[in-house]
Amino acid sequence: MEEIAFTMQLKPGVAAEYQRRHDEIWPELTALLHAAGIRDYSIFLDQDSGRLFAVQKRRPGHTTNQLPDQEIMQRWWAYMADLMETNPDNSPVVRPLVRVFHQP
Ligand code: RM4
Repeated sequence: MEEIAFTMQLKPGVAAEYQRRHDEIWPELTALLHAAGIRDYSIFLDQDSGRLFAVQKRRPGHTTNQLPDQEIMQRWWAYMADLMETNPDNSPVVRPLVRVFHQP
């Protein structure tokens, strides 16, 4: 499986609310992400900068490129937009990361 990582950015002072919302993530969203082929998806927070570090694995033939067109994804992004740096469509600004080391 392909493993990818990327960053996102929280607005100041909202880390607790971001955590709360993810602790209560919508089952329909987790189902959508799983159906798109995402596995082992974690998001970590740099508490000093508010930078979010996401890492996930993607199954061969994944359909993650179709997620922005899914109503549940759009609804989740609108719900989270008050906490994050976003694009005009409410999707989070994502900065892809390059793997520089891996030890299996
Ligand atoms: C994040 C962000 C991502 C989403 C995860 C579940 O805050 O919205 O796009 O994949 O939540």
